[in-house]
Amino acid sequence: MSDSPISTEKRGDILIVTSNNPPVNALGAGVRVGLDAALTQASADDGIKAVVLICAGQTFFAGADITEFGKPPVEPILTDLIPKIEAFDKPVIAAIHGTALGGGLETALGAHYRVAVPSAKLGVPEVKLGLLPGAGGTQRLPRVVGVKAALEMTAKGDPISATQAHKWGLVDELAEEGALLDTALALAEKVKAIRPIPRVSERTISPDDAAIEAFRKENARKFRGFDAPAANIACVEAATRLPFAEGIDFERTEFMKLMFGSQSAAQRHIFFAERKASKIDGIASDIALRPIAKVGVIGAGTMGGGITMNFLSAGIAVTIVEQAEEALNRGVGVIRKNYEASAAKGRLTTEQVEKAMGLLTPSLSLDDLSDCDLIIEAIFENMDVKKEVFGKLDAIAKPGAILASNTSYLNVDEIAASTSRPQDVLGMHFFSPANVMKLLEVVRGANTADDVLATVMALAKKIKKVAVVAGVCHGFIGNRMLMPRQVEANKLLMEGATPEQIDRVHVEFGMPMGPFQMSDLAGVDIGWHRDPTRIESIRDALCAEDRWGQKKGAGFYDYDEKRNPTPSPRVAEIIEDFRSRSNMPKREISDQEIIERTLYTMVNEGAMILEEGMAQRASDVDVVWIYGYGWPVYRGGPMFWAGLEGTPKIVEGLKKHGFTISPLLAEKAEKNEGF
Ligand code: T1G
Repeated sequence: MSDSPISTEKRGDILIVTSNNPPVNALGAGVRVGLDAALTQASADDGIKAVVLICAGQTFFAGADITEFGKPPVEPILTDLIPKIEAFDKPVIAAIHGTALGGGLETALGAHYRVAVPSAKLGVPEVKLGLLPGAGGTQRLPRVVGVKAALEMTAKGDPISATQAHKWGLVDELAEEGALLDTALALAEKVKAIRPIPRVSERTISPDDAAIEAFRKENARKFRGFDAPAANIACVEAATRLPFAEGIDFERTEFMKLMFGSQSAAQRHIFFAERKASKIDGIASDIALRPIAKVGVIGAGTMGGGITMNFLSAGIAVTIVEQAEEALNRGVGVIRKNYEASAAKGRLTTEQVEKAMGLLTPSLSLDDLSDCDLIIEAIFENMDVKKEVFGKLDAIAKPGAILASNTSYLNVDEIAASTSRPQDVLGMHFFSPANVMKLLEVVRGANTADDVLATVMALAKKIKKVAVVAGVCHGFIGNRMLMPRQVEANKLLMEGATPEQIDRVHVEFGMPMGPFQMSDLAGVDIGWHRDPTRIESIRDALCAEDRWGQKKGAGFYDYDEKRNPTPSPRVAEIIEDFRSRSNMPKREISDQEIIERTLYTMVNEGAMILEEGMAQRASDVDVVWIYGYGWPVYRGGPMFWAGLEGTPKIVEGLKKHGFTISPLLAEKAEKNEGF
């Protein structure tokens, strides 16, 4: 067992079984074989009275090895190994630090006792991979924490703290940080002779149909479109109705259905895509990064304030600059209000609010940014103004400072050219609200230095963003793909579709909202020429009538005081009027045509972005749409979905409407391949 990730050490009559399978002790084949051998060793040695299962490195078992899914299984599989641990005739104590997740928690539930340090997290996040805990978790967990808690943990997948787990009896003892092994050994000493050995599967469980029904109802909207949550709930329900062994069979059946379904394939794709996005092709992963201890933000508006909160929340000092006192005070006030709102919801303590606010320095002078390591400009979208600001920054900022623009579509190279240090300039495109949205498009300029790019990509992790490298082109990745969708959506209105129909197709597809609901939320007047007498589009006509969207109570929809949308007879009139004035014949538009012209065009644009090298890989495009635009994760993002939908079908659909096909997409269709 020399190169096995599993090692054993006999301490008195206790066998310590240690897993060392970096980075997260995934329960891959080597680990399972090693654990099985350790059990055999413990069984064969009468001198061993108990076993302690512990992991080296950052964490306890973080689940089954997801990279093994879909490959031929190597014995023993988890569903054989865990019952073997549970049936073992000597007590097995699981010692948990870091995270006990998925198959890791199921392994701990197969053990007879569980010890954890308070900083540990325990959970079954399989539902986030479109799966369920398929190694007995849905049958053992409710027997320990009860039906309600098991529903929360399985169907939502969020981990709980070890302290909470202790309260719920999932953890028998909490160990001091750093004293995990000693505590586990002491417990082993205490229980080694206790018989019968407590086995979770032998516990009884009290049915709670009312709780299951209530949970289904409460979360119906949240789980809309997903297959896995319902399967998790059904398994917990089965645990309350079936004997353990039958419950396990039911769980297995449900698990296999999900495992071979497209949703889990999509969600597993995004699991790895999110992690791959942080890797920059052509730059060594150990490149020296520039230290970022102090950040400057120019502009205290909605974006500037949200961007600032990301750094304050990560413990990084920020100097925020505005031109006018009133705007500065308003911006700082909004930041404090947002933090206090989080504290009111119990997400932050008052100390944490004051600590974050304590790191903020308001200023009315760009000169106060002279000692910043990174300066992010978040002022309104005007190239001349941005070039003027960057020109000033060039004189103020210290050598080696990184200069970033939060522009959402302007040419970063042109902005960089207004300085003498274009190698220190790049784009950091945050999404609104910037303190909430996880996506960050990091725009690599033609001259951006490798260490500048690598520094910002690493910093993104610190501020809990999912960062994706984008090239300099109009709208970068996300907005560039959004444009053909919006253009086609507006054309379809003229040809006979309604805002409600187009939005319904997108919502049924799984988007949080359709193009027109999104336009009303963002503001129909964004980018409007502000001349109410100039009516050249439906959007102009709406804006001229003050229908600027939700903020005005009217846009493509009418809104009640709770901002619930209803189809607008006035908008139907405006569209009808526009159609007749442009002699556009009205015709029946099918839902499929809407998909072809608003979603297939996005895939086509995504392929062009890849061809031009404006994105490193197709999975990055998927990550942008999942984390920036609410694309349903169970469809894996536009490029992954193209594989599910079928690239030949997409090309055929695009050709039908006369679109120019990206050569890369045509090639994929030729080979009937995905991206
Ligand atoms: N399998 C394989 N690789 C994994 C992995 C796993 N379970 N978890 C992480 N990795 C890789 C990851 O791709 C990355 O690789 C590296 O480890 C570090 O991860 C039967 C079916 C544990 C909280 O869903 O949530 O058990 O990019 O960057 O931020 O019921 O990883 O370096 O090449 O995320 O410190 C259930 C998944 C599996 C947990 C650590 N378990 N992992 O976060 O590091 S399904 C999960 C995480 C299951 C059973 C079922 C996180 C983490 P690379 P990282 P991190």
